[in-house]
Amino acid sequence: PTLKATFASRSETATHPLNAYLFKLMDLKASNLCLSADVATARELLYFADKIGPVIVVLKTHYDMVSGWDFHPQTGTGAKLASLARKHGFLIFEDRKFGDIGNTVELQYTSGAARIIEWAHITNVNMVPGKASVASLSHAASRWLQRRDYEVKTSISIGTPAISNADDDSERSDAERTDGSEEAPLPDNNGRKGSIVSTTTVTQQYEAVDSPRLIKTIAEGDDSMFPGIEEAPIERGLLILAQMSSEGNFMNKEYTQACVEAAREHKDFVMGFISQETLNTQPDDAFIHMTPGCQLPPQGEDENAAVKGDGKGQQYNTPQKIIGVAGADIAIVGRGIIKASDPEEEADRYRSAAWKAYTERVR
Ligand code: 5IU
Repeated sequence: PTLKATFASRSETATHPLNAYLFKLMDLKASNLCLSADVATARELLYFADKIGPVIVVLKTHYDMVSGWDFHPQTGTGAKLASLARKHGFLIFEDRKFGDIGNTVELQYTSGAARIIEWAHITNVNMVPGKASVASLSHAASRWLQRRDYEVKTSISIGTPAISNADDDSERSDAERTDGSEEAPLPDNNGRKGSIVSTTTVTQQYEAVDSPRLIKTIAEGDDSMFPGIEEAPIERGLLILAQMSSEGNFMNKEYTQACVEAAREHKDFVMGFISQETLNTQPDDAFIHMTPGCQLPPQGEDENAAVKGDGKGQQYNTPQKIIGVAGADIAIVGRGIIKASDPEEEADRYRSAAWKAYTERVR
C-alpha cells in the first residue's frame, strides 16, 4: 500500500514521531541513504559523520567495533555524534541487534558504559528470543522518556546547582538506572536532597546531547549546516530485524511474519524493519524499511549490473533492486562508501541512485 506513496505524504500520516521526522528529512534532503559507518576508531567515525552527514538521513553505528569510544556523557563520542546529527540533519541508528531476554535487553539498552538510549535515536532487535524483547525495549524507552520529562521539569523548578565531579556523576546515574528488574518508582517531587542532586546531573547529561545552544555553538559560522532542518523529536524508535542480507540466514517466512505482528503490537515504539523488501501489506501498515547489502557496480559501468558478495556471506543488491523493485525505503551502504577512494563523491553517487529508484517507483 505504501509503494506509490511519497515520503512527504508518509510523513503526514506516520504514527511514530521519528518516522514523521525522518520522512520529512528524506523529502527535504532528497536522500534515502543510510551510511553504515563501520570503522575502527572514534576519530574516523566522527570524520565520516561530518563529511557524509549532508547526503544521508541515517547514520548506522556499531559502537562496539570502535576503539577510542569516549563514554563521557557530555563530551564523549555519543554526544558528539548527536551534535553532528543535528548539524547535518540525520538520525543515529545503533545497530546493536539486541538478542537476549526482556529484562537483560532493557538494561543493555539504558545502562552500562555506552548508554545507547542517550545518543541513538534508533536501535534494533533480533527477535529470536521472542516478542517479549520488543515489549521490554519499548517499556525501557517510555520509562526513559518519562524520567527525562520529570528531570527537565524538576530542574526548572529547583534551579540548576553547579555540577560536581563528572566521574562521580556518571557513577551515580548508572546506579540509578541499573536498579534491576523491580519497577523502581520515579523520584518524588518533594525535594529529597539526594535525588535533586542526581536529578540535575542527569538533566545536564541530556542537555549535553540535546541542547540547541550546544548545537548552535558547533554549527555557528558553518555554512554546511543543512537549511530548514528542525530538531528531531526526543522519542526513541526500534527497528525489528525481520530479514537479513547474508547467505543462508535462518530468518524464514514465519519468522518474518512474527516480526510484523510484533511491530503492529508496538506501533508507538517500532518504526519499522531491517528487511530485504517492504513488509507493509495491510492498509494501515506505516512502517519504514531499511535494507543493508547494497552496492553499486563501479563508476562508469552499467548501474543495474549485478554486484558480487564479499566472500564472507554478504550478498549485495543495487539501490534500484532494493528501492525500486523490492519496495524498501532506505538503502544502507557501508564499504561501498567507506572504502571508496573519494567517499564523499561516492556517497552522493549512492544517494542519487537510491533517490532515483524512489522517484521512479512513486511516479
Ligand atoms: N547488516 C548487513 N546485513 C543484514 C543486517 C545488517 O549487512 O542483514 I540485519 C549490516 C552489517 C554491516 C552493514 O554493518 O549492514 C553492511 O555493510 P556493507 O555495506 O559494508 O556490506
